Amino acid sequence: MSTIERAEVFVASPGRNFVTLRVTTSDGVTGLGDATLNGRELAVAAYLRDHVAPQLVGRDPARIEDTWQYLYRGAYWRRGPVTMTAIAAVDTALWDIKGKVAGLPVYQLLGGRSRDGVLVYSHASGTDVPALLDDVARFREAGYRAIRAQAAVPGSGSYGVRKGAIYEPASAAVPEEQLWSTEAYLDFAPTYLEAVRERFGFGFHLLHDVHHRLTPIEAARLGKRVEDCRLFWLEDPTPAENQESFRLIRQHTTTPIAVGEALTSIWDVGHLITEQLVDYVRTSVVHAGGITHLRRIFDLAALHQVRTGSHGATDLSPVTLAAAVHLDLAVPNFGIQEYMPHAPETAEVFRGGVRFADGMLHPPEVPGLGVEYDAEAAERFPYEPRSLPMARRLDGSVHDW
Ligand code: CS2
Ligand code: MG
Repeated sequence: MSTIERAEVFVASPGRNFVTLRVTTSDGVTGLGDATLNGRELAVAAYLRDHVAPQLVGRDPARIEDTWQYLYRGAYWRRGPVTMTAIAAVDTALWDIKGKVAGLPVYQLLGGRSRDGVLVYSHASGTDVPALLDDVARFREAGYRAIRAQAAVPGSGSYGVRKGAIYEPASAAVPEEQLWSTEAYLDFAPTYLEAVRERFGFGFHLLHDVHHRLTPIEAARLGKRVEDCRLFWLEDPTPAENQESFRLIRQHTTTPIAVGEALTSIWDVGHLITEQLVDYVRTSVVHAGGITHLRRIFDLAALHQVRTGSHGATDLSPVTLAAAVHLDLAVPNFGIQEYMPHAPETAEVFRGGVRFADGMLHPPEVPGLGVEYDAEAAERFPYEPRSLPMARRLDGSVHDW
Protein backbone atom coordinates (compact mmCIF):
# COMPACT_ATOMS: atom_id res chain seq x y z
CA MET A 1 0.00 0.00 0.00
CA SER A 2 1.21 3.49 -0.91
CA THR A 3 1.57 5.82 2.07
CA ILE A 4 2.09 9.57 2.53
CA GLU A 5 5.83 10.11 2.80
CA ARG A 6 6.09 13.93 2.91
CA ALA A 7 3.85 16.97 3.36
CA GLU A 8 5.73 20.15 2.48
CA VAL A 9 4.40 23.70 3.03
CA PHE A 10 5.66 26.43 0.69
CA VAL A 11 5.13 30.14 1.37
CA ALA A 12 6.11 32.40 -1.53
CA SER A 13 5.01 35.59 -3.26
CA PRO A 14 5.02 35.15 -7.07
CA GLY A 15 2.79 38.13 -7.85
CA ARG A 16 1.20 37.88 -4.38
CA ASN A 17 1.54 35.68 -1.29
CA PHE A 18 0.49 32.05 -1.69
CA VAL A 19 0.72 29.08 0.69
CA THR A 20 0.94 25.73 -1.09
CA LEU A 21 0.93 22.22 0.34
CA ARG A 22 2.66 19.44 -1.62
CA VAL A 23 1.97 15.88 -0.49
CA THR A 24 4.29 13.12 -1.78
CA THR A 25 3.50 9.40 -1.54
CA SER A 26 5.85 6.43 -1.12
CA ASP A 27 5.26 5.76 -4.85
CA GLY A 28 6.57 9.26 -5.67
CA VAL A 29 3.15 10.64 -6.67
CA THR A 30 2.66 14.29 -5.66
CA GLY A 31 -0.51 16.28 -5.02
CA LEU A 32 -1.00 20.02 -4.49
CA GLY A 33 -3.33 21.95 -2.19
CA ASP A 34 -3.83 25.71 -1.91
CA ALA A 35 -3.63 26.98 1.69
CA THR A 36 -3.74 30.71 1.02
CA LEU A 37 -5.79 32.87 3.41
CA ASN A 38 -5.36 36.51 2.43
CA GLY A 39 -3.62 38.45 5.21
CA ARG A 40 -3.35 35.37 7.46
CA GLU A 41 -1.13 33.16 5.29
CA LEU A 42 1.40 32.37 8.03
CA ALA A 43 -1.33 31.18 10.42
CA VAL A 44 -2.39 28.46 7.98
CA ALA A 45 1.22 27.59 7.13
CA ALA A 46 1.94 27.05 10.84
CA TYR A 47 -1.28 25.05 11.33
CA LEU A 48 -0.23 22.76 8.51
CA ARG A 49 3.48 22.50 9.37
CA ASP A 50 3.10 22.11 13.14
CA HIS A 51 -0.22 20.34 13.61
CA VAL A 52 -1.21 18.54 10.42
CA ALA A 53 1.85 17.48 8.37
CA PRO A 54 3.32 15.23 11.12
CA GLN A 55 -0.05 13.43 11.40
CA LEU A 56 -0.26 12.80 7.64
CA VAL A 57 2.99 10.84 7.29
CA GLY A 58 2.26 7.11 7.01
CA ARG A 59 -1.47 7.57 6.21
CA ASP A 60 -3.05 6.00 3.13
CA PRO A 61 -3.41 8.84 0.56
CA ALA A 62 -6.37 7.05 -1.03
CA ARG A 63 -8.47 7.52 2.12
CA ILE A 64 -9.66 11.05 1.32
CA GLU A 65 -12.93 11.00 3.28
CA ASP A 66 -11.32 9.35 6.31
CA THR A 67 -8.51 11.93 6.29
CA TRP A 68 -11.09 14.74 6.06
CA GLN A 69 -13.01 13.38 9.07
CA TYR A 70 -9.74 12.79 10.92
CA LEU A 71 -8.60 16.40 10.43
CA TYR A 72 -12.04 17.98 11.08
CA ARG A 73 -13.30 15.93 14.03
CA GLY A 74 -9.92 14.86 15.32
CA ALA A 75 -8.82 18.47 15.91
CA TYR A 76 -11.62 19.01 18.49
CA TRP A 77 -11.64 22.73 17.57
CA ARG A 78 -13.89 22.84 14.53
CA ARG A 79 -14.64 25.28 11.70
CA GLY A 80 -13.15 28.71 11.08
CA PRO A 81 -11.07 29.98 8.12
CA VAL A 82 -7.64 28.81 9.35
CA THR A 83 -8.73 25.27 10.19
CA MET A 84 -10.91 24.84 7.08
CA THR A 85 -8.23 26.26 4.77
CA ALA A 86 -5.65 23.84 6.19
CA ILE A 87 -8.05 20.90 5.78
CA ALA A 88 -8.86 22.14 2.27
CA ALA A 89 -5.20 22.03 1.26
CA VAL A 90 -4.80 18.42 2.39
CA ASP A 91 -8.09 17.37 0.79
CA THR A 92 -7.30 19.00 -2.54
CA ALA A 93 -3.82 17.46 -2.62
CA LEU A 94 -5.29 13.98 -2.02
CA TRP A 95 -7.81 14.44 -4.87
CA ASP A 96 -4.88 15.49 -7.09
CA ILE A 97 -3.01 12.30 -6.12
CA LYS A 98 -6.11 10.13 -6.63
CA GLY A 99 -6.55 11.52 -10.13
CA LYS A 100 -2.90 10.92 -11.00
CA VAL A 101 -3.01 7.35 -9.66
CA ALA A 102 -6.25 6.68 -11.61
CA GLY A 103 -4.87 8.38 -14.73
CA LEU A 104 -7.95 10.65 -14.85
CA PRO A 105 -8.63 14.42 -14.60
CA VAL A 106 -10.29 15.08 -11.22
CA TYR A 107 -13.64 16.03 -12.81
CA GLN A 108 -13.92 12.44 -14.06
CA LEU A 109 -13.75 11.27 -10.44
CA LEU A 110 -16.57 13.70 -9.57
CA GLY A 111 -19.09 12.28 -12.03
CA GLY A 112 -17.69 13.52 -15.34
CA ARG A 113 -18.73 16.50 -17.42
CA SER A 114 -22.18 18.07 -16.92
CA ARG A 115 -21.28 20.96 -19.30
CA ASP A 116 -18.86 21.83 -22.04
CA GLY A 117 -17.10 24.59 -20.15
CA VAL A 118 -17.26 26.76 -17.01
CA LEU A 119 -18.85 30.19 -17.46
CA VAL A 120 -16.76 32.85 -15.72
CA TYR A 121 -17.03 36.49 -14.75
CA SER A 122 -14.19 38.94 -14.37
CA HIS A 123 -13.89 42.34 -12.73
CA ALA A 124 -14.32 45.71 -14.48
CA SER A 125 -13.68 48.76 -12.35
CA GLY A 126 -12.87 52.44 -12.57
CA THR A 127 -12.02 55.50 -10.51
CA ASP A 128 -15.03 57.15 -12.16
CA VAL A 129 -17.89 56.14 -14.45
CA PRO A 130 -16.10 56.80 -17.80
CA ALA A 131 -13.13 54.69 -16.63
CA LEU A 132 -15.49 51.91 -15.54
CA LEU A 133 -17.30 51.93 -18.89
CA ASP A 134 -13.96 51.73 -20.74
CA ASP A 135 -12.99 48.76 -18.56
CA VAL A 136 -16.31 46.99 -19.22
CA ALA A 137 -15.69 47.51 -22.95
CA ARG A 138 -12.26 45.85 -22.61
CA PHE A 139 -13.73 42.76 -20.97
CA ARG A 140 -16.56 42.55 -23.51
CA GLU A 141 -13.98 42.69 -26.32
CA ALA A 142 -11.99 39.95 -24.53
CA GLY A 143 -15.04 37.69 -24.82
CA TYR A 144 -16.38 37.75 -21.26
CA ARG A 145 -20.08 36.95 -21.05
CA ALA A 146 -20.31 38.07 -17.43
CA ILE A 147 -18.68 41.10 -15.84
CA ARG A 148 -18.65 42.51 -12.32
CA ALA A 149 -18.75 46.31 -12.14
CA GLN A 150 -17.33 48.41 -9.29
CA ALA A 151 -16.47 52.13 -9.26
CA ALA A 152 -14.89 54.43 -6.69
CA VAL A 153 -17.58 56.30 -4.74
CA PRO A 154 -16.91 60.06 -4.46
CA GLY A 155 -16.22 60.87 -0.81
CA SER A 156 -16.13 57.21 0.13
CA GLY A 157 -13.90 54.12 -0.23
CA SER A 158 -12.97 52.69 -3.59
CA TYR A 159 -13.71 48.98 -2.90
CA GLY A 160 -12.99 46.73 -5.85
CA VAL A 161 -11.18 49.30 -8.00
CA ARG A 162 -8.04 47.87 -9.63
CA LYS A 163 -4.90 49.98 -9.09
CA GLY A 164 -2.75 48.33 -11.74
CA ALA A 165 -2.89 45.44 -14.16
CA ILE A 166 -3.91 42.97 -11.43
CA TYR A 167 -6.50 43.58 -8.68
CA GLU A 168 -5.04 42.92 -5.23
CA PRO A 169 -6.61 44.54 -2.13
CA ALA A 170 -3.92 43.41 0.35
CA SER A 171 -1.53 46.24 -0.31
CA ALA A 172 0.33 46.92 2.96
CA ALA A 173 1.69 45.10 6.00
CA VAL A 174 -0.56 47.18 8.27
CA PRO A 175 -4.21 47.40 7.12
CA GLU A 176 -4.84 50.46 4.98
CA GLU A 177 -7.73 52.39 6.55
CA GLN A 178 -10.31 53.34 3.93
CA LEU A 179 -13.22 55.76 4.41
CA TRP A 180 -16.80 54.57 3.91
CA SER A 181 -20.07 56.45 3.48
CA THR A 182 -23.15 54.26 3.04
CA GLU A 183 -25.21 57.27 1.96
CA ALA A 184 -22.73 58.22 -0.77
CA TYR A 185 -22.54 54.59 -1.95
CA LEU A 186 -26.34 54.09 -2.06
CA ASP A 187 -26.71 57.32 -4.06
CA PHE A 188 -23.88 56.53 -6.51
CA ALA A 189 -23.69 52.76 -7.15
CA PRO A 190 -27.10 52.47 -8.86
CA THR A 191 -26.16 55.28 -11.26
CA TYR A 192 -23.04 53.51 -12.54
CA LEU A 193 -24.78 50.15 -12.84
CA GLU A 194 -27.51 51.88 -14.86
CA ALA A 195 -24.81 53.59 -16.96
CA VAL A 196 -23.31 50.18 -17.81
CA ARG A 197 -26.68 48.82 -18.95
CA GLU A 198 -27.41 52.02 -20.89
CA ARG A 199 -24.06 51.79 -22.75
CA PHE A 200 -23.80 48.00 -23.26
CA GLY A 201 -27.36 46.70 -23.03
CA PHE A 202 -28.48 43.39 -21.56
CA GLY A 203 -26.55 40.94 -23.75
CA PHE A 204 -24.23 39.90 -20.93
CA HIS A 205 -24.45 39.16 -17.20
CA LEU A 206 -23.77 42.12 -14.90
CA LEU A 207 -22.72 41.52 -11.29
CA HIS A 208 -21.98 43.77 -8.33
CA ASP A 209 -20.28 43.17 -4.98
CA VAL A 210 -21.51 45.12 -1.94
CA HIS A 211 -18.76 43.47 0.13
CA HIS A 212 -20.69 43.22 3.43
CA ARG A 213 -21.16 47.01 3.69
CA LEU A 214 -24.92 47.41 4.24
CA THR A 215 -27.53 46.61 6.88
CA PRO A 216 -30.33 44.31 5.72
CA ILE A 217 -32.80 47.13 5.15
CA GLU A 218 -30.17 49.19 3.26
CA ALA A 219 -29.42 46.11 1.14
CA ALA A 220 -33.14 45.66 0.50
CA ARG A 221 -33.32 49.28 -0.65
CA LEU A 222 -30.34 48.80 -3.00
CA GLY A 223 -31.67 45.51 -4.40
CA LYS A 224 -35.03 47.11 -5.12
CA ARG A 225 -33.42 50.22 -6.68
CA VAL A 226 -31.32 48.21 -9.16
CA GLU A 227 -33.97 45.68 -10.23
CA ASP A 228 -34.17 47.26 -13.69
CA CYS A 229 -30.43 46.62 -14.14
CA ARG A 230 -31.26 42.91 -14.09
CA LEU A 231 -28.14 41.97 -12.12
CA PHE A 232 -26.95 38.38 -12.30
CA TRP A 233 -26.38 38.83 -8.56
CA LEU A 234 -25.85 41.33 -5.76
CA GLU A 235 -22.97 39.89 -3.72
CA ASP A 236 -22.45 39.97 0.04
CA PRO A 237 -25.14 42.63 0.60
CA THR A 238 -24.81 42.34 4.38
CA PRO A 239 -22.55 40.36 6.77
CA ALA A 240 -23.79 36.75 6.95
CA GLU A 241 -23.08 35.69 10.53
CA ASN A 242 -26.82 36.13 11.12
CA GLN A 243 -28.07 34.08 8.16
CA GLU A 244 -31.70 34.90 9.00
CA SER A 245 -31.09 38.61 8.30
CA PHE A 246 -31.24 37.87 4.57
CA ARG A 247 -34.97 37.19 4.87
CA LEU A 248 -35.59 40.95 5.16
CA ILE A 249 -33.73 41.56 1.90
CA ARG A 250 -35.68 38.75 0.25
CA GLN A 251 -38.98 40.30 1.27
CA HIS A 252 -38.22 43.50 -0.64
CA THR A 253 -36.45 42.63 -3.85
CA THR A 254 -36.16 40.12 -6.69
CA THR A 255 -32.50 41.01 -7.32
CA PRO A 256 -30.62 37.68 -6.96
CA ILE A 257 -28.26 37.38 -3.99
CA ALA A 258 -24.85 35.66 -3.71
CA VAL A 259 -23.04 34.96 -0.43
CA GLY A 260 -20.27 32.78 0.86
CA GLU A 261 -16.71 33.67 -0.12
CA ALA A 262 -15.87 34.43 3.51
CA LEU A 263 -17.81 31.43 4.87
CA THR A 264 -16.01 28.18 5.47
CA SER A 265 -18.40 25.35 6.29
CA ILE A 266 -21.82 23.92 5.47
CA TRP A 267 -23.00 25.11 8.87
CA ASP A 268 -22.19 28.73 7.94
CA VAL A 269 -24.38 28.63 4.82
CA GLY A 270 -26.90 25.88 5.64
CA HIS A 271 -29.74 28.18 6.75
CA LEU A 272 -29.18 30.53 3.80
CA ILE A 273 -29.53 27.52 1.47
CA THR A 274 -32.36 25.53 3.07
CA GLU A 275 -34.49 28.69 3.50
CA GLN A 276 -33.61 29.84 -0.04
CA LEU A 277 -32.40 33.18 1.31
CA VAL A 278 -29.72 33.28 -1.40
CA ASP A 279 -29.58 32.32 -5.07
CA TYR A 280 -25.85 31.54 -5.32
CA VAL A 281 -23.43 30.11 -2.79
CA ARG A 282 -19.85 31.39 -3.17
CA THR A 283 -17.89 29.10 -0.88
CA SER A 284 -14.55 28.04 -2.37
CA VAL A 285 -12.35 24.94 -2.55
CA VAL A 286 -9.54 26.65 -0.62
CA HIS A 287 -11.55 28.13 2.28
CA ALA A 288 -14.45 25.68 2.68
CA GLY A 289 -12.63 22.45 3.46
CA GLY A 290 -11.59 21.38 -0.03
CA ILE A 291 -13.37 19.43 -2.79
CA THR A 292 -14.87 16.93 -0.33
CA HIS A 293 -16.68 19.51 1.81
CA LEU A 294 -17.48 21.96 -0.97
CA ARG A 295 -19.21 19.17 -2.88
CA ARG A 296 -21.43 18.59 0.19
CA ILE A 297 -22.35 22.29 0.26
CA PHE A 298 -23.09 22.25 -3.47
CA ASP A 299 -25.22 19.10 -3.13
CA LEU A 300 -27.28 20.73 -0.33
CA ALA A 301 -27.63 23.80 -2.54
CA ALA A 302 -28.81 21.66 -5.46
CA LEU A 303 -31.68 20.29 -3.32
CA HIS A 304 -32.87 23.88 -2.70
CA GLN A 305 -32.49 25.40 -6.19
CA VAL A 306 -29.41 27.35 -5.13
CA ARG A 307 -26.61 27.49 -7.67
CA THR A 308 -22.86 27.71 -7.27
CA GLY A 309 -20.80 30.86 -7.77
CA SER A 310 -17.41 30.16 -6.23
CA HIS A 311 -14.97 32.84 -5.19
CA GLY A 312 -12.00 33.12 -7.54
CA ALA A 313 -10.03 36.28 -6.73
CA THR A 314 -6.27 36.50 -7.25
CA ASP A 315 -5.69 35.50 -3.61
CA LEU A 316 -6.92 32.02 -4.47
CA SER A 317 -4.05 30.24 -6.21
CA PRO A 318 -4.05 28.50 -9.61
CA VAL A 319 -4.40 25.23 -7.65
CA THR A 320 -7.76 26.37 -6.27
CA LEU A 321 -8.83 27.70 -9.65
CA ALA A 322 -8.08 24.33 -11.27
CA ALA A 323 -9.86 22.38 -8.52
CA ALA A 324 -12.83 24.76 -8.75
CA VAL A 325 -13.13 24.24 -12.50
CA HIS A 326 -13.03 20.45 -12.12
CA LEU A 327 -15.88 20.68 -9.59
CA ASP A 328 -17.78 23.35 -11.58
CA LEU A 329 -17.64 21.12 -14.66
CA ALA A 330 -19.30 18.22 -12.86
CA VAL A 331 -21.93 19.61 -10.44
CA PRO A 332 -25.53 19.81 -11.70
CA ASN A 333 -26.27 23.21 -10.12
CA PHE A 334 -23.35 25.22 -11.44
CA GLY A 335 -24.02 28.95 -11.69
CA ILE A 336 -20.83 30.85 -12.50
CA GLN A 337 -17.15 30.91 -11.53
CA GLU A 338 -15.24 34.04 -10.54
CA TYR A 339 -12.03 34.43 -12.52
CA MET A 340 -9.41 37.10 -11.94
CA PRO A 341 -6.30 36.32 -14.01
CA HIS A 342 -3.16 36.08 -11.83
CA ALA A 343 0.02 38.16 -12.23
CA PRO A 344 2.58 36.87 -14.80
CA GLU A 345 5.01 35.92 -11.98
CA THR A 346 2.43 33.49 -10.62
CA ALA A 347 2.73 31.33 -13.75
CA GLU A 348 6.50 31.09 -13.17
CA VAL A 349 5.79 29.04 -10.05
CA PHE A 350 2.43 27.36 -10.77
CA ARG A 351 2.86 25.44 -14.02
CA GLY A 352 -0.13 24.39 -16.12
CA GLY A 353 -3.66 25.05 -14.95
CA VAL A 354 -6.94 26.09 -16.55
CA ARG A 355 -7.47 27.54 -20.01
CA PHE A 356 -9.72 30.54 -20.87
CA ALA A 357 -11.63 30.48 -24.14
CA ASP A 358 -14.89 32.05 -25.32
CA GLY A 359 -15.89 33.35 -21.90
CA MET A 360 -15.36 29.99 -20.22
CA LEU A 361 -12.63 28.11 -18.34
CA HIS A 362 -11.59 24.58 -19.21
CA PRO A 363 -9.56 22.18 -17.03
CA PRO A 364 -6.29 20.62 -18.17
CA GLU A 365 -7.07 17.21 -19.75
CA VAL A 366 -4.37 15.50 -17.71
CA PRO A 367 -4.52 13.19 -14.65
CA GLY A 368 -5.19 15.00 -11.39
CA LEU A 369 -5.79 18.75 -11.14
CA GLY A 370 -3.29 19.68 -13.86
CA VAL A 371 -1.06 22.11 -11.92
CA GLU A 372 2.54 21.58 -10.79
CA TYR A 373 4.53 23.73 -8.31
CA ASP A 374 8.09 24.85 -9.10
CA ALA A 375 9.60 25.14 -5.60
CA GLU A 376 12.95 26.29 -6.97
CA ALA A 377 11.38 29.16 -8.92
CA ALA A 378 9.31 30.03 -5.84
CA GLU A 379 12.50 30.81 -3.92
CA ARG A 380 12.90 33.90 -6.11
CA PHE A 381 9.67 35.31 -4.62
CA PRO A 382 9.96 35.55 -0.81
CA TYR A 383 6.90 36.12 1.37
CA GLU A 384 5.91 39.76 1.93
CA PRO A 385 3.78 40.72 4.99
CA ARG A 386 0.46 42.00 3.61
CA SER A 387 -2.93 42.70 5.23
CA LEU A 388 -6.32 43.41 3.78
CA PRO A 389 -7.60 46.98 4.25
CA MET A 390 -10.16 47.94 6.86
CA ALA A 391 -12.92 50.55 6.69
CA ARG A 392 -13.98 53.41 8.90
CA ARG A 393 -17.14 55.48 8.63
CA LEU A 394 -16.84 59.25 8.25
CA ASP A 395 -17.24 59.57 12.05
CA GLY A 396 -14.16 57.39 12.53
CA SER A 397 -15.95 54.25 13.74
CA VAL A 398 -15.02 50.84 12.33
CA HIS A 399 -17.14 49.57 9.43
CA ASP A 400 -17.10 46.25 7.55
CA TRP A 401 -14.54 46.28 4.76
C1 CS2 B 1 -13.88 40.03 -3.50
C2 CS2 B 1 -12.48 39.63 -3.16
O1 CS2 B 1 -13.56 38.68 -5.41
C3 CS2 B 1 -14.40 39.17 -4.62
O2 CS2 B 1 -15.62 38.99 -4.70
O3 CS2 B 1 -14.78 39.99 -2.43
O4 CS2 B 1 -11.61 40.41 -3.92
C4 CS2 B 1 -12.11 39.72 -1.70
O5 CS2 B 1 -12.14 41.07 -1.29
C5 CS2 B 1 -10.71 39.15 -1.53
O6 CS2 B 1 -10.66 37.87 -2.11
C6 CS2 B 1 -10.35 39.06 -0.06
O7 CS2 B 1 -9.09 38.45 0.08
MG1 MG C 1 -16.73 39.39 -3.00
